[in-house]
Amino acid sequence: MNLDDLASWIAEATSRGAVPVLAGRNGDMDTIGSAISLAASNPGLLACGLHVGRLASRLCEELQAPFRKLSENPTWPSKLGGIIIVDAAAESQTGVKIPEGIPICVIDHHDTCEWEFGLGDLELRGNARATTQMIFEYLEKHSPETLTNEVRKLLLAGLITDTGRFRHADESSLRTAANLLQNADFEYQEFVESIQTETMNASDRGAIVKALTRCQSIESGQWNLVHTYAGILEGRVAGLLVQAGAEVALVSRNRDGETRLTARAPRSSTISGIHLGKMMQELAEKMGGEGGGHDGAAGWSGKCDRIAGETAFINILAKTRRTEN
Ligand SMILES: [Mn+2]
Repeated sequence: MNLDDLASWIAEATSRGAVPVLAGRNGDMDTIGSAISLAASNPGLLACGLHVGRLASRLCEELQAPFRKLSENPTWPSKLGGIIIVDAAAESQTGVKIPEGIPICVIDHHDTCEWEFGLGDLELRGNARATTQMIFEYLEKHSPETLTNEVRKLLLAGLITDTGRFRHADESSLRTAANLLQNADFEYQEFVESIQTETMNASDRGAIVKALTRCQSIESGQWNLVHTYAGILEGRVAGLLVQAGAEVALVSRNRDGETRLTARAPRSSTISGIHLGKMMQELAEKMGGEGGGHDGAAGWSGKCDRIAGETAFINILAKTRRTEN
């Protein structure tokens, strides 16, 4: 990952005009935290996106972090110098149509990538555990004055949530967390607690419980799969299924003719040959739609009914060989 390239790309783009920093449409803490923190380093950058998730929206309010919500057909500033996209592996993951002929810069840590790059574009792809980790490295080197307590909190929150509270961390992401705290003037434990007290309302609880009652555990080829469907909070449900011992967890949902699949797998499965991101990509090749992600966490969405989507995933899983370690 060449951070000098990013610095000069930003300098050139902002000299041409305004540069939106576009977050992924899931609005999770990693994408929103990355967009806001990077935008804070240069007055020509503006953090924006289609949707802000629950935790991100609460934190933005508490920290008074500037973020502009876009419509699906946004009116861009008349003089655009470029667009930076953070934490999204494809244009569809932003939910926004990117205007033609504008240089783009994609900063992402997913294993899959469906962006097409031309002259003047820049791709920064790292094997970081969170995009905020990559943004922190950039700020530390090129704009250390941006690293206020507020920015450190946004970056740390992205790292904490994308690593499942450091369960999926590695040496370098733990090091980033330590560096984030090194010159910070807040207490880690208190901050984590404030993130963790995510309030669940009665309808959230209802949706999770209902999804759990509909679970089915099947053998697909050499793998155990636990699958169900949910109306909301699919990621949370899939995480619970992994905790219950599923080798692969799949949660689907259908809304307005669009099916969304959310899959999770524990490390013991990814070590033995499961790569959910690649499986979701294969699903997109077969069924259309968009899919991708990480080895242990990935998703797909497309226009088909729920059963057809689930069946296609199960078929891909059935063909996935288990490797011995
Ligand atoms: Mn991420």
